[in-house]
Order: sequence, then C-alpha cells, then structure tokens
Amino acid sequence: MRITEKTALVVVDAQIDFFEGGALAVPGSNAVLPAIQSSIDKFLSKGRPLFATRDWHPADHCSFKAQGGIWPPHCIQNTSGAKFHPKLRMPPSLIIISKADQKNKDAYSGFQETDLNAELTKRKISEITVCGLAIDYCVKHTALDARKLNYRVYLLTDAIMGVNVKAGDSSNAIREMEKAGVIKIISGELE
Ligand code: VGL
Ligand code: ZN
Repeated sequence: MRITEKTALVVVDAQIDFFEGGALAVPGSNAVLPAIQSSIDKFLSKGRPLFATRDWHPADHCSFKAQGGIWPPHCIQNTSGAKFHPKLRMPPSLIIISKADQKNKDAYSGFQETDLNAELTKRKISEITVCGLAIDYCVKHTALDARKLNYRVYLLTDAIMGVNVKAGDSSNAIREMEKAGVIKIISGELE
C-alpha cells in the first residue's frame, strides 16, 4: 500500500507485559518486533503521524482475576510492564492514546472513550494501518471500530500476534476483520 497524506500508523499495545516474558505474554510476540519497527520507520520516513495505543489499567482493574476478571494483572499505570517494548524506537512525535484507564470498565478498542478518532480527524486522516498486540483482542476491536467510523483499514499481518485463549481465536479474528472490510498487507508492501 502507498503511504499518503491521508495515512497514519496505529501501533496497538506494543507494551512489555504483552511481549514474551511479560505479565500477559502473547506467545510468539517477540518475533513481530522487527516488522513493527520497520513499519514505524517507513511511516516516519514519509513524515506521517504515528499513533500508539496503550492498555493503561489502575492496579485494581476489573479485568484482573482478583476483581473477577479473566486476566492476570497487566499494564498497570506507570509500571515498567506498561512501557512500550524497549526494542522499539518510538519518535518524540509519537501520539500516545491510553485506554481502559477506569477501574470499572475494560476497553479493547483504541477508539473506546479516547481521543483517537478526534486526533485522526483533526489531521484529515482517513486511512490507518494497524499492527501490534493482540490480534484477538485490541487489534481486532480497534480495526473493527475504525471500519465502523468509515476509515479504510490495512492490517499488517506480519506485525501482529494473538493470545489464542481458545485455539483458532486469531484466525477467526482476522476473518472477522476481513468481513468488515479490513485489507490484509505485509510490512514489505509499505511504500
Ligand atoms: C489486551 C487482553 C487484555 C490487548 C488488553 O491489548 O489485546 N488483551 N487487555
Ligand atoms: Zn488489558
């Protein structure tokens, strides 16, 4: 795909806790670090804006097992696990979108109760390229919400990885995104 003045990259939840060794490690996730980085570099070389969503939970978040949720504690605000992976070089111009920062609400989409749509609209961006973690949760919901908001959405299939709580969750999520009009590409196709 051609990166134009209408395009921005959205890196979803590329945080230490979601990579291997993290509190909610996505299996195989470290393997996609180089493709995430090359996508970041490609967009920056074109002078395009870079957005990064981050899971940003309070320590007693409702999605954690101690509060009756399904996840181990992860991405707690201002902890090291909530930081972007240190192997990723993010520019100073990075626009950070924090989500799920309220105790009693979870949010898998980068658009849910955030400024993401407003920040994109303000810059006249109508298409987004999505990469990051996890395919079957935050990547999926972010891409589907973007389609609902009428963005053209490209999914970087070599720069995403899924949790697969149930076998097949990631491939089902990709199918669901495609049905909603999301276009699959690989990072080598960015130009
Ligand atoms: C996510 C599980 C829990 C994600 C966030 O970023 O995909 N997954 N919280
Ligand atoms: Zn979370």
